[in-house]
Amino acid sequence: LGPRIHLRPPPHLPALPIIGSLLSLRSDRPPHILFQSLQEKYGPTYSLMLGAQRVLLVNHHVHAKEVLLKKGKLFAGRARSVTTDVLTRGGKDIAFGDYSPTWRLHRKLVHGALCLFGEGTASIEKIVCQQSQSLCAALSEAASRGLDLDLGPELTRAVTNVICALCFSSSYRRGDAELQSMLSYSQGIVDTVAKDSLVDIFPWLQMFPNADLRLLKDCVAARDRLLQKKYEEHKADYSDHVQRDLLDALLRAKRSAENNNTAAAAAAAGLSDDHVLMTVGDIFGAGVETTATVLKWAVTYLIHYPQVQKRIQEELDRRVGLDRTPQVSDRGCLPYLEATIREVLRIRPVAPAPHPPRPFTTAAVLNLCVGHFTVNKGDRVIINLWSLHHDEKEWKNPETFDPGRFLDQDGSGPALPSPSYLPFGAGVRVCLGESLAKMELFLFLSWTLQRFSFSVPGGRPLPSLEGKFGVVLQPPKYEVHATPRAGWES
Ligand code: HEM
Ligand code: PLO
Repeated sequence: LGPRIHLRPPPHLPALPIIGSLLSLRSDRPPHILFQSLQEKYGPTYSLMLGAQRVLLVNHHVHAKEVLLKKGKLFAGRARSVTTDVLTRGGKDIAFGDYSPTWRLHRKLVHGALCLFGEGTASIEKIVCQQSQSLCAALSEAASRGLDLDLGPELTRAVTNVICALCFSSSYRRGDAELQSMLSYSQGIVDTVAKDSLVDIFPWLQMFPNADLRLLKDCVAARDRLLQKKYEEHKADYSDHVQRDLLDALLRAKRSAENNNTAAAAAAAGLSDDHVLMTVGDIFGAGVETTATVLKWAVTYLIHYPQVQKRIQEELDRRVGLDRTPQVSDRGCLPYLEATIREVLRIRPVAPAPHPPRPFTTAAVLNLCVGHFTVNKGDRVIINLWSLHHDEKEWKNPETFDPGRFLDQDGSGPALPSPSYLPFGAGVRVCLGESLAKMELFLFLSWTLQRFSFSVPGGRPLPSLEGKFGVVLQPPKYEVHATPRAGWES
Protein backbone atom coordinates (compact mmCIF):
# COMPACT_ATOMS: atom_id res chain seq x y z
CA LEU A 1 0.00 0.00 0.00
CA GLY A 2 1.20 3.52 -0.81
CA PRO A 3 1.34 6.33 1.73
CA ARG A 4 -2.04 7.25 3.10
CA ILE A 5 -3.45 10.38 1.46
CA HIS A 6 -5.92 12.48 3.36
CA LEU A 7 -8.51 13.66 0.90
CA ARG A 8 -10.04 17.03 1.69
CA PRO A 9 -12.09 19.67 -0.10
CA PRO A 10 -10.05 22.29 -1.95
CA PRO A 11 -9.65 25.77 -0.44
CA HIS A 12 -12.64 27.81 -1.49
CA LEU A 13 -13.62 31.42 -2.02
CA PRO A 14 -16.35 32.84 0.21
CA ALA A 15 -19.78 32.19 -1.25
CA LEU A 16 -23.26 33.54 -0.60
CA PRO A 17 -26.57 31.92 -1.51
CA ILE A 18 -27.74 32.62 -5.09
CA ILE A 19 -24.85 34.88 -6.16
CA GLY A 20 -22.14 32.46 -5.08
CA SER A 21 -18.60 33.93 -5.02
CA LEU A 22 -19.46 36.85 -7.27
CA LEU A 23 -18.48 39.47 -4.68
CA SER A 24 -14.93 38.08 -4.47
CA LEU A 25 -14.70 38.04 -8.25
CA ARG A 26 -15.42 41.74 -8.77
CA SER A 27 -12.33 43.07 -10.52
CA ASP A 28 -11.09 45.23 -13.39
CA ARG A 29 -8.81 42.42 -14.39
CA PRO A 30 -9.82 39.79 -16.96
CA PRO A 31 -10.83 36.40 -15.50
CA HIS A 32 -7.64 34.47 -16.37
CA ILE A 33 -5.48 37.05 -14.57
CA LEU A 34 -7.83 37.32 -11.62
CA PHE A 35 -7.92 33.50 -11.32
CA GLN A 36 -4.12 33.46 -11.46
CA SER A 37 -3.78 36.08 -8.72
CA LEU A 38 -6.23 34.31 -6.40
CA GLN A 39 -3.58 31.58 -6.07
CA GLU A 40 -1.65 33.82 -3.68
CA LYS A 41 -4.39 33.45 -1.12
CA TYR A 42 -5.86 30.02 -1.94
CA GLY A 43 -3.03 28.02 -3.52
CA PRO A 44 -2.91 26.73 -7.12
CA THR A 45 -6.09 24.61 -6.94
CA TYR A 46 -9.17 26.12 -5.34
CA SER A 47 -12.90 26.23 -5.80
CA LEU A 48 -15.50 28.95 -6.10
CA MET A 49 -19.20 29.23 -6.73
CA LEU A 50 -20.53 30.70 -9.98
CA GLY A 51 -24.12 31.19 -8.90
CA ALA A 52 -25.13 27.79 -7.59
CA GLN A 53 -22.42 25.97 -9.57
CA ARG A 54 -19.22 24.78 -7.93
CA VAL A 55 -16.16 25.33 -10.12
CA LEU A 56 -12.66 24.01 -9.52
CA LEU A 57 -9.88 26.29 -10.75
CA VAL A 58 -6.68 24.50 -11.73
CA ASN A 59 -3.61 26.73 -12.10
CA HIS A 60 -0.75 24.23 -11.95
CA HIS A 61 0.44 21.84 -14.64
CA VAL A 62 0.54 18.73 -12.44
CA HIS A 63 -3.16 18.99 -11.58
CA ALA A 64 -3.97 20.14 -15.14
CA LYS A 65 -2.46 16.95 -16.54
CA GLU A 66 -4.19 14.83 -13.95
CA VAL A 67 -7.52 16.27 -15.15
CA LEU A 68 -6.80 16.26 -18.89
CA LEU A 69 -4.72 13.10 -19.28
CA LYS A 70 -4.81 10.74 -16.30
CA LYS A 71 -8.51 11.26 -15.57
CA GLY A 72 -9.30 12.60 -19.04
CA LYS A 73 -12.46 10.63 -19.62
CA LEU A 74 -14.00 11.70 -16.31
CA PHE A 75 -13.55 15.31 -17.31
CA ALA A 76 -14.28 15.04 -21.03
CA GLY A 77 -17.77 16.56 -20.87
CA ARG A 78 -18.79 20.12 -21.55
CA ALA A 79 -21.17 22.13 -19.46
CA ARG A 80 -23.98 23.68 -21.46
CA SER A 81 -24.55 27.40 -21.29
CA VAL A 82 -27.06 29.86 -22.71
CA THR A 83 -24.60 31.44 -25.17
CA THR A 84 -22.97 28.23 -26.44
CA ASP A 85 -26.42 26.67 -26.88
CA VAL A 86 -27.35 29.61 -29.13
CA LEU A 87 -24.16 29.11 -31.16
CA THR A 88 -24.40 25.34 -31.52
CA ARG A 89 -28.15 24.56 -31.47
CA GLY A 90 -27.86 23.03 -28.04
CA GLY A 91 -24.38 21.47 -28.25
CA LYS A 92 -24.73 19.70 -31.62
CA ASP A 93 -21.10 20.44 -32.48
CA ILE A 94 -17.69 19.11 -31.43
CA ALA A 95 -16.15 21.87 -29.30
CA PHE A 96 -19.18 22.63 -27.11
CA GLY A 97 -20.92 19.27 -27.50
CA ASP A 98 -20.92 16.90 -24.56
CA TYR A 99 -18.81 13.73 -24.45
CA SER A 100 -20.99 11.24 -26.33
CA PRO A 101 -20.94 8.76 -29.24
CA THR A 102 -22.10 11.60 -31.54
CA TRP A 103 -19.21 13.80 -30.42
CA ARG A 104 -16.78 10.91 -31.00
CA LEU A 105 -18.19 10.19 -34.48
CA HIS A 106 -17.86 13.81 -35.58
CA ARG A 107 -14.30 14.13 -34.23
CA LYS A 108 -13.39 11.00 -36.14
CA LEU A 109 -15.02 12.22 -39.37
CA VAL A 110 -13.22 15.57 -39.21
CA HIS A 111 -9.93 13.93 -38.33
CA GLY A 112 -10.32 11.51 -41.24
CA ALA A 113 -11.21 14.29 -43.69
CA LEU A 114 -8.23 16.40 -42.60
CA CYS A 115 -5.90 13.41 -43.04
CA LEU A 116 -7.39 12.52 -46.40
CA PHE A 117 -7.02 16.09 -47.54
CA GLY A 118 -3.37 15.67 -46.84
CA GLU A 119 -2.82 17.26 -43.49
CA GLY A 120 0.94 17.49 -43.34
CA THR A 121 1.27 16.55 -46.99
CA ALA A 122 1.45 18.37 -50.25
CA SER A 123 -2.09 19.52 -50.92
CA ILE A 124 -2.77 21.53 -47.77
CA GLU A 125 0.72 22.92 -48.08
CA LYS A 126 -0.13 24.06 -51.60
CA ILE A 127 -3.28 25.84 -50.42
CA VAL A 128 -1.42 27.60 -47.59
CA CYS A 129 1.39 28.65 -49.94
CA GLN A 130 -1.13 30.11 -52.42
CA GLN A 131 -2.64 32.14 -49.60
CA SER A 132 0.81 33.21 -48.39
CA GLN A 133 1.52 34.43 -51.90
CA SER A 134 -1.71 36.40 -51.97
CA LEU A 135 -1.01 37.87 -48.51
CA CYS A 136 2.46 39.00 -49.65
CA ALA A 137 0.93 40.53 -52.80
CA ALA A 138 -1.47 42.60 -50.66
CA LEU A 139 1.43 43.77 -48.47
CA SER A 140 3.51 44.67 -51.55
CA GLU A 141 0.69 46.63 -53.04
CA ALA A 142 0.17 48.63 -49.85
CA ALA A 143 3.93 49.21 -49.55
CA SER A 144 4.25 50.39 -53.15
CA ARG A 145 1.47 52.93 -52.54
CA GLY A 146 3.10 54.06 -49.31
CA LEU A 147 0.08 52.88 -47.27
CA ASP A 148 0.06 51.55 -43.73
CA LEU A 149 -2.24 48.60 -43.21
CA ASP A 150 -4.29 46.97 -40.47
CA LEU A 151 -3.01 43.42 -40.93
CA GLY A 152 -6.02 41.90 -39.13
CA PRO A 153 -8.37 41.62 -42.13
CA GLU A 154 -5.53 40.49 -44.45
CA LEU A 155 -4.42 37.71 -42.09
CA THR A 156 -8.02 36.69 -41.45
CA ARG A 157 -8.73 36.49 -45.18
CA ALA A 158 -5.69 34.27 -45.67
CA VAL A 159 -6.68 31.77 -42.94
CA THR A 160 -10.36 31.96 -43.93
CA ASN A 161 -9.44 30.93 -47.45
CA VAL A 162 -7.42 27.95 -46.18
CA ILE A 163 -10.40 26.74 -44.14
CA CYS A 164 -12.82 27.57 -46.98
CA ALA A 165 -10.77 25.36 -49.29
CA LEU A 166 -10.85 22.54 -46.73
CA CYS A 167 -14.53 22.82 -45.82
CA PHE A 168 -16.19 24.04 -49.02
CA SER A 169 -13.57 24.01 -51.83
CA SER A 170 -14.01 27.75 -52.26
CA SER A 171 -12.12 30.97 -51.60
CA TYR A 172 -12.68 34.73 -51.40
CA ARG A 173 -11.08 37.69 -53.10
CA ARG A 174 -10.21 40.85 -51.17
CA GLY A 175 -13.25 42.91 -50.32
CA ASP A 176 -15.73 40.14 -51.24
CA ALA A 177 -19.11 40.99 -49.67
CA GLU A 178 -19.65 37.51 -48.24
CA LEU A 179 -16.19 37.61 -46.66
CA GLN A 180 -16.92 41.04 -45.14
CA SER A 181 -20.13 39.77 -43.58
CA MET A 182 -18.30 36.72 -42.26
CA LEU A 183 -15.65 38.91 -40.61
CA SER A 184 -18.27 41.03 -38.91
CA TYR A 185 -20.55 38.25 -37.64
CA SER A 186 -17.57 36.28 -36.38
CA GLN A 187 -16.32 39.29 -34.43
CA GLY A 188 -19.76 39.62 -32.85
CA ILE A 189 -19.67 35.95 -31.83
CA VAL A 190 -16.14 36.14 -30.41
CA ASP A 191 -17.18 39.18 -28.35
CA THR A 192 -20.25 37.56 -26.81
CA VAL A 193 -20.02 33.76 -26.58
CA ALA A 194 -18.71 31.55 -23.76
CA LYS A 195 -16.94 34.05 -21.56
CA ASP A 196 -18.81 33.52 -18.31
CA SER A 197 -21.08 36.45 -18.94
CA LEU A 198 -23.75 36.88 -16.31
CA VAL A 199 -26.37 35.26 -18.49
CA ASP A 200 -24.30 32.07 -18.57
CA ILE A 201 -24.04 32.06 -14.77
CA PHE A 202 -27.67 33.04 -14.16
CA PRO A 203 -29.64 31.65 -17.12
CA TRP A 204 -32.89 33.25 -15.87
CA LEU A 205 -31.39 36.63 -16.88
CA GLN A 206 -32.21 35.81 -20.51
CA MET A 207 -35.81 36.78 -19.70
CA PHE A 208 -34.68 40.41 -19.61
CA PRO A 209 -33.49 42.46 -22.58
CA ASN A 210 -29.80 41.76 -23.08
CA ALA A 211 -27.78 43.56 -25.75
CA ASP A 212 -24.99 40.98 -25.90
CA LEU A 213 -27.38 38.06 -26.29
CA ARG A 214 -29.28 39.94 -29.02
CA LEU A 215 -26.02 40.61 -30.88
CA LEU A 216 -25.00 36.97 -30.53
CA LYS A 217 -28.33 35.74 -31.87
CA ASP A 218 -28.15 38.09 -34.87
CA CYS A 219 -24.58 37.06 -35.67
CA VAL A 220 -25.39 33.35 -35.32
CA ALA A 221 -28.40 33.83 -37.65
CA ALA A 222 -26.10 35.42 -40.26
CA ARG A 223 -23.60 32.56 -39.89
CA ASP A 224 -26.35 29.97 -40.18
CA ARG A 225 -27.66 31.51 -43.42
CA LEU A 226 -24.20 31.25 -44.91
CA LEU A 227 -23.66 27.67 -43.73
CA GLN A 228 -27.09 26.65 -45.02
CA LYS A 229 -26.28 28.12 -48.45
CA LYS A 230 -23.03 26.15 -48.68
CA TYR A 231 -24.87 23.04 -47.51
CA GLU A 232 -27.57 23.36 -50.21
CA GLU A 233 -24.93 23.95 -52.90
CA HIS A 234 -23.03 20.85 -51.80
CA LYS A 235 -26.13 18.70 -51.64
CA ALA A 236 -27.08 19.80 -55.16
CA ASP A 237 -23.86 18.57 -56.79
CA TYR A 238 -22.86 15.84 -54.38
CA SER A 239 -21.44 12.63 -55.84
CA ASP A 240 -20.54 9.41 -54.05
CA HIS A 241 -17.45 9.12 -56.25
CA VAL A 242 -15.58 12.31 -55.37
CA GLN A 243 -14.87 13.82 -51.99
CA ARG A 244 -14.00 17.44 -52.56
CA ASP A 245 -13.88 18.66 -48.98
CA LEU A 246 -14.98 18.26 -45.36
CA LEU A 247 -18.62 18.98 -46.13
CA ASP A 248 -18.61 16.19 -48.74
CA ALA A 249 -17.08 13.82 -46.17
CA LEU A 250 -19.86 14.59 -43.69
CA LEU A 251 -22.52 14.27 -46.42
CA ARG A 252 -21.09 10.93 -47.45
CA ALA A 253 -21.25 9.61 -43.86
CA LYS A 254 -24.83 10.87 -43.60
CA ARG A 255 -25.90 9.28 -46.92
CA SER A 256 -24.32 5.99 -46.11
CA ALA A 257 -26.05 5.89 -42.71
CA GLU A 258 -29.34 6.72 -44.47
CA ASN A 259 -28.86 4.06 -47.14
CA ASN A 260 -28.20 1.41 -44.56
CA ASN A 261 -31.03 2.58 -42.39
CA THR A 262 -33.58 5.37 -42.45
CA ALA A 263 -33.11 9.11 -42.23
CA ALA A 264 -34.42 8.95 -38.69
CA ALA A 265 -31.81 6.33 -37.80
CA ALA A 266 -29.06 8.48 -39.32
CA ALA A 267 -30.26 11.44 -37.30
CA ALA A 268 -30.37 9.31 -34.19
CA ALA A 269 -26.78 8.24 -34.85
CA GLY A 270 -25.79 11.92 -34.75
CA LEU A 271 -25.89 12.71 -38.47
CA SER A 272 -28.85 15.08 -38.61
CA ASP A 273 -28.62 18.21 -40.80
CA ASP A 274 -28.13 20.23 -37.60
CA HIS A 275 -25.16 18.13 -36.50
CA VAL A 276 -23.48 18.30 -39.92
CA LEU A 277 -23.92 22.08 -40.09
CA MET A 278 -22.70 22.65 -36.54
CA THR A 279 -19.58 20.54 -37.09
CA VAL A 280 -18.66 22.51 -40.19
CA GLY A 281 -19.44 25.74 -38.32
CA ASP A 282 -17.07 24.68 -35.56
CA ILE A 283 -14.18 23.84 -37.83
CA PHE A 284 -14.74 27.07 -39.68
CA GLY A 285 -14.84 29.16 -36.50
CA ALA A 286 -12.03 27.31 -34.74
CA GLY A 287 -9.91 27.23 -37.87
CA VAL A 288 -10.19 30.95 -38.54
CA GLU A 289 -10.37 32.80 -35.23
CA THR A 290 -7.60 30.89 -33.46
CA THR A 291 -4.96 30.93 -36.18
CA ALA A 292 -5.68 34.53 -37.20
CA THR A 293 -5.40 35.57 -33.55
CA VAL A 294 -2.00 33.89 -33.10
CA LEU A 295 -0.71 35.48 -36.31
CA LYS A 296 -1.82 38.91 -35.10
CA TRP A 297 -0.12 38.33 -31.72
CA ALA A 298 3.04 37.18 -33.50
CA VAL A 299 3.23 40.37 -35.58
CA THR A 300 2.46 42.47 -32.49
CA TYR A 301 5.35 40.88 -30.55
CA LEU A 302 7.72 41.12 -33.52
CA ILE A 303 7.01 44.84 -33.64
CA HIS A 304 7.78 45.16 -29.93
CA TYR A 305 10.94 43.05 -30.26
CA PRO A 306 12.63 44.05 -33.58
CA GLN A 307 15.76 42.09 -32.58
CA VAL A 308 13.70 38.87 -32.68
CA GLN A 309 12.34 39.80 -36.10
CA LYS A 310 15.87 40.43 -37.35
CA ARG A 311 17.14 37.11 -36.04
CA ILE A 312 14.32 35.20 -37.79
CA GLN A 313 15.15 37.02 -41.03
CA GLU A 314 18.84 36.20 -40.72
CA GLU A 315 17.93 32.55 -40.22
CA LEU A 316 15.64 32.68 -43.28
CA ASP A 317 18.36 34.33 -45.39
CA ARG A 318 20.87 31.68 -44.35
CA ARG A 319 18.68 28.61 -44.71
CA VAL A 320 16.20 29.52 -47.47
CA GLY A 321 17.84 32.47 -49.25
CA LEU A 322 16.28 34.73 -51.84
CA ASP A 323 15.86 32.33 -54.74
CA ARG A 324 12.91 30.38 -53.48
CA THR A 325 9.98 30.59 -51.07
CA PRO A 326 9.85 28.65 -47.76
CA GLN A 327 8.15 25.26 -47.62
CA VAL A 328 7.07 22.89 -44.88
CA SER A 329 10.22 20.81 -45.23
CA ASP A 330 12.22 23.89 -44.09
CA ARG A 331 10.64 23.69 -40.64
CA GLY A 332 13.43 21.55 -39.25
CA CYS A 333 16.13 24.00 -40.27
CA LEU A 334 14.47 27.17 -38.98
CA PRO A 335 14.58 26.50 -35.21
CA TYR A 336 14.49 30.15 -34.18
CA LEU A 337 11.24 30.77 -36.09
CA GLU A 338 9.81 27.58 -34.61
CA ALA A 339 10.87 28.75 -31.13
CA THR A 340 9.24 32.14 -31.76
CA ILE A 341 5.93 30.47 -32.66
CA ARG A 342 6.08 28.42 -29.45
CA GLU A 343 6.84 31.54 -27.41
CA VAL A 344 3.87 33.44 -28.92
CA LEU A 345 1.60 30.50 -28.05
CA ARG A 346 3.00 30.54 -24.50
CA ILE A 347 2.86 34.22 -23.72
CA ARG A 348 -0.60 34.82 -25.21
CA PRO A 349 -2.50 31.51 -25.19
CA VAL A 350 -5.45 31.71 -27.59
CA ALA A 351 -7.82 30.31 -25.01
CA PRO A 352 -6.34 31.38 -21.65
CA ALA A 353 -9.08 29.66 -19.67
CA PRO A 354 -10.98 27.46 -22.16
CA HIS A 355 -14.72 27.65 -21.76
CA PRO A 356 -17.16 26.30 -20.94
CA PRO A 357 -15.73 24.39 -18.01
CA ARG A 358 -15.63 20.63 -17.95
CA PRO A 359 -18.24 19.06 -15.76
CA PHE A 360 -17.01 16.18 -13.74
CA THR A 361 -19.14 13.27 -14.88
CA THR A 362 -19.02 9.87 -13.38
CA ALA A 363 -21.46 7.21 -12.44
CA ALA A 364 -19.33 6.40 -9.43
CA VAL A 365 -20.99 7.00 -6.10
CA LEU A 366 -17.68 7.74 -4.48
CA ASN A 367 -16.24 11.18 -4.81
CA LEU A 368 -12.98 11.34 -6.73
CA CYS A 369 -10.09 13.69 -6.44
CA VAL A 370 -7.66 16.02 -8.16
CA GLY A 371 -4.40 15.76 -6.24
CA HIS A 372 -5.66 15.24 -2.73
CA PHE A 373 -8.63 17.52 -3.20
CA THR A 374 -12.07 15.99 -3.48
CA VAL A 375 -14.33 16.76 -6.43
CA ASN A 376 -18.01 15.98 -6.49
CA LYS A 377 -20.16 14.78 -9.32
CA GLY A 378 -21.35 17.82 -11.26
CA ASP A 379 -18.44 20.07 -10.25
CA ARG A 380 -16.87 21.86 -13.19
CA VAL A 381 -13.20 22.32 -13.85
CA ILE A 382 -11.47 25.25 -15.53
CA ILE A 383 -7.85 24.72 -16.52
CA ASN A 384 -6.21 28.13 -16.45
CA LEU A 385 -3.64 27.86 -19.24
CA TRP A 386 -2.60 31.44 -18.54
CA SER A 387 -1.36 30.39 -15.07
CA LEU A 388 0.49 27.38 -16.52
CA HIS A 389 2.20 29.57 -19.11
CA HIS A 390 3.07 32.36 -16.64
CA ASP A 391 4.17 30.25 -13.69
CA GLU A 392 7.30 31.96 -12.32
CA LYS A 393 8.67 28.70 -10.99
CA GLU A 394 8.64 27.29 -14.53
CA TRP A 395 9.33 30.33 -16.70
CA LYS A 396 11.91 32.99 -15.85
CA ASN A 397 10.34 36.47 -16.27
CA PRO A 398 7.17 35.03 -17.82
CA GLU A 399 6.01 38.37 -19.28
CA THR A 400 9.27 38.77 -21.21
CA PHE A 401 9.01 37.62 -24.83
CA ASP A 402 12.05 35.41 -25.30
CA PRO A 403 11.97 32.76 -28.05
CA GLY A 404 15.46 31.72 -26.88
CA ARG A 405 13.86 29.79 -24.01
CA PHE A 406 12.54 27.32 -26.58
CA LEU A 407 15.98 26.60 -28.09
CA ASP A 408 18.24 23.77 -27.00
CA GLN A 409 21.58 24.54 -25.37
CA ASP A 410 23.59 25.18 -28.52
CA GLY A 411 20.71 27.02 -30.17
CA SER A 412 20.49 24.61 -33.08
CA GLY A 413 17.14 22.95 -32.37
CA PRO A 414 13.86 23.63 -30.65
CA ALA A 415 13.38 22.52 -27.04
CA LEU A 416 10.56 22.26 -24.51
CA PRO A 417 12.01 23.75 -21.34
CA SER A 418 9.02 23.16 -19.04
CA PRO A 419 6.08 20.77 -18.79
CA SER A 420 3.91 23.76 -17.84
CA TYR A 421 2.88 24.37 -21.46
CA LEU A 422 -0.38 23.28 -23.12
CA PRO A 423 -1.35 25.77 -25.85
CA PHE A 424 -3.54 23.18 -27.60
CA GLY A 425 -4.89 21.49 -24.47
CA ALA A 426 -4.29 17.76 -24.00
CA GLY A 427 -6.06 14.42 -23.83
CA VAL A 428 -9.37 13.37 -25.38
CA ARG A 429 -10.38 16.98 -26.05
CA VAL A 430 -7.05 18.11 -27.44
CA CYS A 431 -7.29 20.58 -30.33
CA LEU A 432 -8.27 18.88 -33.59
CA GLY A 433 -6.42 21.39 -35.72
CA GLU A 434 -3.02 21.46 -34.00
CA SER A 435 -0.91 20.30 -36.92
CA LEU A 436 -2.86 22.32 -39.48
CA ALA A 437 -2.46 25.42 -37.28
CA LYS A 438 1.28 24.87 -36.81
CA MET A 439 1.77 24.48 -40.55
CA GLU A 440 -0.15 27.68 -41.25
CA LEU A 441 1.73 29.66 -38.60
CA PHE A 442 5.05 28.49 -39.97
CA LEU A 443 4.28 29.19 -43.63
CA PHE A 444 2.49 32.54 -43.20
CA LEU A 445 5.24 33.88 -40.93
CA SER A 446 8.17 32.55 -42.96
CA TRP A 447 6.76 33.87 -46.25
CA THR A 448 5.99 37.34 -44.92
CA LEU A 449 9.21 37.74 -42.90
CA GLN A 450 11.32 36.62 -45.83
CA ARG A 451 10.01 39.62 -47.77
CA PHE A 452 8.99 42.29 -45.25
CA SER A 453 9.97 43.93 -41.98
CA PHE A 454 7.13 45.08 -39.77
CA SER A 455 7.05 48.22 -37.63
CA VAL A 456 4.57 50.81 -36.41
CA PRO A 457 4.31 53.86 -38.67
CA GLY A 458 6.70 56.66 -37.54
CA GLY A 459 5.63 58.54 -34.44
CA ARG A 460 2.85 56.13 -33.46
CA PRO A 461 2.89 54.33 -30.10
CA LEU A 462 3.54 50.59 -29.89
CA PRO A 463 0.36 48.49 -29.81
CA SER A 464 -0.84 47.30 -26.41
CA LEU A 465 0.10 43.78 -25.34
CA GLU A 466 -2.77 43.44 -22.91
CA GLY A 467 -5.35 41.58 -24.98
CA LYS A 468 -9.13 41.65 -24.83
CA PHE A 469 -10.69 38.72 -23.03
CA GLY A 470 -13.35 36.72 -24.85
CA VAL A 471 -13.67 33.17 -26.13
CA VAL A 472 -10.25 33.92 -27.62
CA LEU A 473 -7.76 36.46 -26.21
CA GLN A 474 -7.75 39.19 -28.83
CA PRO A 475 -4.84 41.45 -29.80
CA PRO A 476 -5.46 45.17 -30.46
CA LYS A 477 -6.22 46.65 -33.85
CA TYR A 478 -3.54 48.97 -35.21
CA GLU A 479 -1.81 49.89 -38.46
CA VAL A 480 1.46 48.33 -39.53
CA HIS A 481 4.17 49.60 -41.79
CA ALA A 482 5.49 46.76 -43.98
CA THR A 483 8.91 47.60 -45.47
CA PRO A 484 10.02 45.32 -48.33
CA ARG A 485 13.41 43.80 -47.52
CA ALA A 486 16.43 44.16 -49.80
CA GLY A 487 15.88 42.01 -52.87
CA TRP A 488 12.08 42.03 -52.52
CA GLU A 489 11.32 45.64 -53.54
CA SER A 490 8.80 45.32 -56.39
C1 HEM B 1 -10.04 22.85 -29.24
C2 HEM B 1 -6.16 25.75 -29.28
C3 HEM B 1 -6.38 25.95 -34.14
C4 HEM B 1 -10.18 22.95 -34.10
C5 HEM B 1 -8.98 23.64 -28.85
C6 HEM B 1 -8.62 23.90 -27.47
C7 HEM B 1 -7.53 24.70 -27.48
C8 HEM B 1 -7.20 24.94 -28.86
C9 HEM B 1 -6.78 25.25 -26.27
C10 HEM B 1 -9.40 23.44 -26.24
C11 HEM B 1 -8.95 22.14 -25.69
C12 HEM B 1 -9.74 21.84 -24.43
O1 HEM B 1 -10.93 22.09 -24.35
O2 HEM B 1 -9.10 21.36 -23.50
C13 HEM B 1 -5.92 26.08 -30.61
C14 HEM B 1 -4.86 26.98 -31.04
C15 HEM B 1 -4.93 27.04 -32.40
C16 HEM B 1 -6.02 26.18 -32.82
C17 HEM B 1 -3.86 27.67 -30.11
C18 HEM B 1 -4.10 27.83 -33.37
C19 HEM B 1 -2.88 28.17 -33.19
C20 HEM B 1 -7.39 25.12 -34.56
C21 HEM B 1 -7.72 24.84 -35.94
C22 HEM B 1 -8.80 24.01 -35.94
C23 HEM B 1 -9.14 23.74 -34.53
C24 HEM B 1 -6.95 25.36 -37.17
C25 HEM B 1 -9.54 23.45 -37.13
C26 HEM B 1 -9.28 22.44 -37.79
C27 HEM B 1 -10.47 22.70 -32.78
C28 HEM B 1 -11.64 21.93 -32.35
C29 HEM B 1 -11.59 21.89 -30.95
C30 HEM B 1 -10.41 22.65 -30.56
C31 HEM B 1 -12.68 21.29 -33.25
C32 HEM B 1 -12.58 21.21 -30.00
C33 HEM B 1 -12.11 19.81 -29.66
C34 HEM B 1 -13.07 19.06 -28.75
O3 HEM B 1 -13.72 19.70 -27.90
O4 HEM B 1 -13.14 17.84 -28.86
N1 HEM B 1 -8.09 24.28 -29.67
N2 HEM B 1 -6.59 25.64 -31.71
N3 HEM B 1 -8.26 24.44 -33.74
N4 HEM B 1 -9.76 23.12 -31.69
FE1 HEM B 1 -8.11 24.26 -31.70
C1 PLO C 1 -15.13 31.68 -33.03
C2 PLO C 1 -16.18 32.54 -33.71
C3 PLO C 1 -16.93 31.73 -34.75
O1 PLO C 1 -17.84 32.54 -35.45
C4 PLO C 1 -17.61 30.54 -34.06
C5 PLO C 1 -16.62 29.71 -33.28
C6 PLO C 1 -16.64 28.37 -33.39
C7 PLO C 1 -15.71 27.46 -32.68
C8 PLO C 1 -14.94 28.09 -31.52
C9 PLO C 1 -14.48 29.51 -31.96
C10 PLO C 1 -15.70 30.43 -32.34
C11 PLO C 1 -13.56 30.13 -30.90
C12 PLO C 1 -12.39 29.24 -30.50
C13 PLO C 1 -12.85 27.85 -30.06
C14 PLO C 1 -13.70 27.27 -31.19
C15 PLO C 1 -13.85 25.82 -30.82
C16 PLO C 1 -12.51 25.45 -30.18
C17 PLO C 1 -11.74 26.77 -29.98
C18 PLO C 1 -13.62 27.95 -28.74
C19 PLO C 1 -16.49 30.84 -31.10
C20 PLO C 1 -10.92 26.79 -28.72
C21 PLO C 1 -9.73 27.65 -28.70
O2 PLO C 1 -11.19 26.13 -27.75
